Amino acid sequence: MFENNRLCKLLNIKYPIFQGGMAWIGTAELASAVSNAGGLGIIGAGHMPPDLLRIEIQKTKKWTQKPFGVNIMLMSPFVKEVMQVVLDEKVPVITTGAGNPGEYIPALKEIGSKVIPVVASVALAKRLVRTGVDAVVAEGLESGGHIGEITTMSLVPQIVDAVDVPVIAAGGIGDARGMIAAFALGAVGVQMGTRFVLSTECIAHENYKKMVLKARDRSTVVTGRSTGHPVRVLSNRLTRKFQELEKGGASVAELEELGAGKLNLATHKGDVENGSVMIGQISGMLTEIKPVKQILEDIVSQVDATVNHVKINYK
Ligand code: TUI
Repeated sequence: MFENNRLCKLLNIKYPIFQGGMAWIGTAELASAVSNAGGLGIIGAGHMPPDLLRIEIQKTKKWTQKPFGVNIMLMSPFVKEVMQVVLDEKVPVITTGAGNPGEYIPALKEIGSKVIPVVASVALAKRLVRTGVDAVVAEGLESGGHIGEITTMSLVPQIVDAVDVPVIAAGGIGDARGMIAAFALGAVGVQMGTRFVLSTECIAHENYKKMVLKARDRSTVVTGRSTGHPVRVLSNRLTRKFQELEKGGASVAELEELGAGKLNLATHKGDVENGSVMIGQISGMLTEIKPVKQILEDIVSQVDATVNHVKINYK
């Protein structure tokens, strides 16, 4: 059904659906499952050291013959070394987050990687398009993890109007309704993170998945606005402590120290009270863990059915 979709043609994928490259849980297991099922699986490099990233890339190459990506988190202390690894490994698609990837784009384009930065503003989208990026992901503040300041509903059409490359919508999308809404806003595809956390293949600790399943519409909070790095997470003991410190005028260094190492504590050790449970606002509407293939096929078949239905009713 997406034979003529601009993004599917650009990347040679069956469905215009990206799996957000989530730190610690966007591993080779999840990325290869999404790529094998027809989407674009993305390894989340996060703060990963370069040797570990190389291993994840090599596992992904072994487990899928389809295109896949790596997301490079630009605030990582290893960003230069990690860039070298993706160049060595000739990763087909590179997405970036939490910064401006401008200086790295020429080298990535040179080896033939498709470069698709995640942006949270029109200004950065326009600047990057001038440097020759292949597409952009427009990510609204409904997303989990590090976020910008604009909602998906407002951001996507403004970026669509401002650039001539394909736009992928992210933030607040977890089912067919979200995907149809993204198309209505002018996007040609979607990126989903939260929906794939609740997949069989995601290696997140079962406590993490259980907490996401229990989440309601108002369960997430944004911490770190005062540090300049706002992060959406599920409310827990850690966020309450963070908010207390933030209110008391703690320094950026103190707040960053409280946050250090807390993502792994939640995703791998299962301490979801003292760890950082990064997740998007749609967690409130997710009620089941499903295999990746089923997640993708359910969404695509519902998009197909709904679009046909709308056509019949409104012709
Ligand atoms: O990058 C993300 N989401 C993330 S990264 C991450 S790892 C992390 N761990 C601990 C603390 C902080 C992060 C978890 N989630 N999404 C893409 C994204 N990029 N959202 C917003 C942005 C962004 C924000 C500002 C991109 C560029 C930017 O400004 C750059 C500039 O120079 O204008």
